[in-house]
Amino acid sequence: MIFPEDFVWGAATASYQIEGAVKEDGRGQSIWDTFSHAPGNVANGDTGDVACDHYHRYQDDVGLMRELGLAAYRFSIAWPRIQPDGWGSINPRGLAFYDRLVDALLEADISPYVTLYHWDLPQGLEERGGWTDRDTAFRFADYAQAVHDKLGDRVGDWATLNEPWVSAYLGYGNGVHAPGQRDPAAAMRSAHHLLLGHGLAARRLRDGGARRIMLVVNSAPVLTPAQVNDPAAVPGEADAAAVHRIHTLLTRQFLDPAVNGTYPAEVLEAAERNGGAGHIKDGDLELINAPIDLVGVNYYNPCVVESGPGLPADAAWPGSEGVRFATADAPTTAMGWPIVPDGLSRLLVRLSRDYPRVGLMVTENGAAFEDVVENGRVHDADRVAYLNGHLREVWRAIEAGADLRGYLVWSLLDNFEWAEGYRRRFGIVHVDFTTQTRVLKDSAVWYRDVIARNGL
Ligand code: LGS
Repeated sequence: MIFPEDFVWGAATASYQIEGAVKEDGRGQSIWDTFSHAPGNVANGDTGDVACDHYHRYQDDVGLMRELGLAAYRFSIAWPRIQPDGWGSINPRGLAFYDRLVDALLEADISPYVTLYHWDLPQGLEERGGWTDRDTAFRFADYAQAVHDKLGDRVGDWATLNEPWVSAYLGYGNGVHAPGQRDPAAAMRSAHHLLLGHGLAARRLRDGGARRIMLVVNSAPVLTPAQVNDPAAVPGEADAAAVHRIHTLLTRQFLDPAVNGTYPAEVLEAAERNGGAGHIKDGDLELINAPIDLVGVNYYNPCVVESGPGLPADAAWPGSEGVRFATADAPTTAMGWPIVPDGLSRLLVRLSRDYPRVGLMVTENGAAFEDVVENGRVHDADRVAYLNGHLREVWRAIEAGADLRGYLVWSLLDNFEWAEGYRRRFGIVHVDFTTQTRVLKDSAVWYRDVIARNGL
């Protein structure tokens, strides 16, 4: 299976998960500093204080990327390094880090893919309401422009937000992520303000001459338990309605406004039932609908649902009344997530059909397993199998006509896995968090060969 000639191979990370150096060079506090330091929020009380110490070791890490032959590296910028409180003057020492990183990547012939927001909101903005407050969208656009002004001469590929569904619904809905609020109305408001911030920032990036702009979403195929194992299974009416509702809340809620400038009726209804839709102002949809080039798709597993008559909405899913979240009959990763490789091709083909105006890129795919270091090596056959299985499906999706430009593995390094802390390892490079030693896992060596061959 050989991939298209210009297919982009790479890896992804995010600032809070790898950088450490949380008090260095004028960095302000983020909501994840606050959240991880409050007892009970993160497994083992882990925090991102040191993480992979990438802030100090970025040159070595770029060296690893070069060794693997990556063509692209997706990383995110920590907003509180650029504006410690989230607004006002720019901290040049914070920007300088990313400036050095970009230069090191270009030197190694690796294209930087910059994500502007991967969840580390400045705490100062949270204190003014965070994403529940409309003003945060405008502050985000200012920040995006400041970063583009500095890096835009060398960075062509820009993502505004990573997974706004997660920011809104895990951050403000079920409280599993920072800032840890539990309020469906706040979550729905946040989702809209995130979208508004995306649109405002996308316009500024475009005006500044950005080459490619994308929005990264945690989309997934929504399937009944029967459909997981049999793509041809036809659900009954009630199950089909549950599938449609969750697909709308997960994917259409974000891509319909961003790509087409419309909100699905079900989303507006859910807002009406959760605090009202008054936060959606006239003209917002036009702003959100700023032209973008690509949708970034982060895929890990399908979302499995069926009809659940009389069930209340899940805390992370306002509008999901009457839906039961079910389990798939499939093997699982160390996170307990089902491994369903063909979910990826089903998803990509559908998104390409539903949103023909934009190209697609897999901006994250990967898995956590219980890795063991033996004589300085990590034989992660399960991760190789996971990646191999999913890459076959990427290839199949391209064959089926999906407009897919590239694939980025999550993640380059083992890192701070949010509420799971360091116990869940997604890296293709193993990190010993006591010594900061990096070791290529078997999956990294395998991926290097895939890249060199441009195929499987
Ligand atoms: O590390 C994060 C990865 C790991 O798994 C990354 O920062 C995020 O962008 C992304 O959300 N990541 C991720 N997502 C998988 C979510 C799957 C939810 C499964 C629910 C159970 C069926």
